[in-house]
Amino acid sequence: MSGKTLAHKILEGHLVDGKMEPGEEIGIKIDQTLTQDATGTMAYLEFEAMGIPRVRTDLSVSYVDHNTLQTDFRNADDHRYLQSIAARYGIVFSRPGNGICHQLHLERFGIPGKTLLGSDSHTPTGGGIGMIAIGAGGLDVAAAMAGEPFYLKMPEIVNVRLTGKLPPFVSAKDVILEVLRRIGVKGAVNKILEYTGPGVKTLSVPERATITNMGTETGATTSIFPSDEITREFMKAQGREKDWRPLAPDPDAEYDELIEINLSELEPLIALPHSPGNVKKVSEVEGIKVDQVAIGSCTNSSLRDLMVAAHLLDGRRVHNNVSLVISPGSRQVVLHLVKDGLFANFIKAGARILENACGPCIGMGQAPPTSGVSVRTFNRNFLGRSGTKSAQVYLSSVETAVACAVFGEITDPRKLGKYPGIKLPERFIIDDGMFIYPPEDGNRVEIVRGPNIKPLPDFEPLPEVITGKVLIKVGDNITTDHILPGGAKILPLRSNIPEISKYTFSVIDPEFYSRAKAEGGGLIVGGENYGQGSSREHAAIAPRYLGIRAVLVKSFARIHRANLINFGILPLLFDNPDDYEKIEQGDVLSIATKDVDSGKLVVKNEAKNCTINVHHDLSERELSMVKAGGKLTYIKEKNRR
Ligand code: MIC
Ligand code: SF4
Repeated sequence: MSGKTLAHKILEGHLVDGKMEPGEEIGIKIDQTLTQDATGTMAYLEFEAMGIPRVRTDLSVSYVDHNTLQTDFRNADDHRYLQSIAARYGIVFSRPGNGICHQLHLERFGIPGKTLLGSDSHTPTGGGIGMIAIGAGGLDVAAAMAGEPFYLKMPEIVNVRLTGKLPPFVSAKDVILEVLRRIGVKGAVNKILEYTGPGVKTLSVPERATITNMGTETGATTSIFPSDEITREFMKAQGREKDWRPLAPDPDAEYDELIEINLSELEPLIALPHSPGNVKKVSEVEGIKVDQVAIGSCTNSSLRDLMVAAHLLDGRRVHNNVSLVISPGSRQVVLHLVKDGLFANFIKAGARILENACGPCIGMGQAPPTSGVSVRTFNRNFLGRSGTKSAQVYLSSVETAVACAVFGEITDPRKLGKYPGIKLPERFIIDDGMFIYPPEDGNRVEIVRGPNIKPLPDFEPLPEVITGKVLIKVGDNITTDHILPGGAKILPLRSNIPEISKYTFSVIDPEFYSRAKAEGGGLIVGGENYGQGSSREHAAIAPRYLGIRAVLVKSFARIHRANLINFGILPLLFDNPDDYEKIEQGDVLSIATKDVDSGKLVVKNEAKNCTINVHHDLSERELSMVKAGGKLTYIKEKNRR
């Protein structure tokens, strides 16, 4: 018998339901959860609705890092709600200003071999220290906090075998961009990317975390590195050596697929607008004028990354036509930069320093100018995400970003001269003062709700016939940023479904909302990889609130598919993808659901007078949720029995 992969071993150790065969539904125990403020308010409203007195995980942390611009009362009110909920239900609260959830969780809480479920798609950052860390919708995270298993399709495990060593000016970001260049934004849907090979030991924990973080953009369920001596050093430096344990795949582990990357052969890479999968060599696009450079986000805001940026900016000035913004990942990162005098390099270079938060990554400020070119060390460059629809956003490493900031045009970072040698501290500065621990007994804590927090809408069971107009027909790789955009104006409405639903599809079709309202609901038709990107369940709740009961596409992204199910929307797939052509926006469709259990359904297109065969791939459990009208009703009914 062949050996086991690392992912298999950890999943097996947490298995509570199902068979571990690719494609089969499995249920796993979740040890830790994380939420952030933009998805957290909804997740905690859902948790409250479950009626559980205290979280049942080893550790649950509520971070505030997304909605940090306070242009009115809304975000500040939500933060207060989150703080009171945390105290009430036994959750650690990370105050605004403390840092970005994934960076902080890696620094202070992640444990090799444990499972982490987060209401944010970049939760796989934890894979950098050997966790099985998965992003999910808020309701799934709420259920995990209530002690329910997390259900997923057993993924295939891909061996990403690294050899060689990165040359100067090529860094971890280029590794994940190379993976994206090879397999694209849907290449790893329902797969886990497991990193192995002699190249692994050449990468520090923050570099590994950059890779597992942005693995999300391949559609992967998660990504994972082994836990080795380098992991131990990192955890020791964080004062958490006792949480470390060695973890590796068996030497004869059998993988479903192999991707080989020779680190020594990599060059600086860059993703072009508007997809992280649109990857080219930096040298191929050199010379494009740049208006903005942004360094930060959960992908590239570690101490390692900001030390590189500070050294490379030393004695240099930002180009006159470029605005350089820096958003550090955590207070720990900033404290080190200040202590070592490196923070001054940013100020001297003319950088604009933002708070320790997501910031421009989710359009919370710093929108580029009209048609502006922005080079960002982030993980997503979806249309409109920056806050400026006409902006051209590129994704690169910190090294490339600094070169662009200094030269004012896209520039190969190898033109910056000497590469700085970076050594991470043997002991990080540890100050957990911005984490608030919950009291032993939270029963008397009062939950503070601002006027922006609206109760969750109630959703009815699946009707016998789903009928209505196709309200929108979209193409391939539609992201949740298309379905429900972020940005400083819309994000503050995350706890108010009636209000946020007005922005559904607004970035590509500003009339969608009024059409949906006028029709009282309908259907959505899409192409491949529908719903890629973020975990925001609002991209399912808002359409559901507007009366959408079925989405018919060629294929779904993992988290969005789960979110549709959680809110009672039937995710349907064309039997023959060419039938996509047989439907136009505005056509009236009807689908009888009486045979829904068989998985096979027939769509009648009244306008074209034809029928189209479709199917779903829901497990029995998932189907029961859709029939009940959503997961919350399903859980409540189950608990009543
Ligand atoms: C993102 O990067 O798109 C976000 C904002 O972090 C989302 C979560 C959200 O929409 O609140 C994610 O990645 O899940
Ligand atoms: Fe925040 Fe951006 Fe990371 Fe999402 S991708 S968690 S918005 S920094």
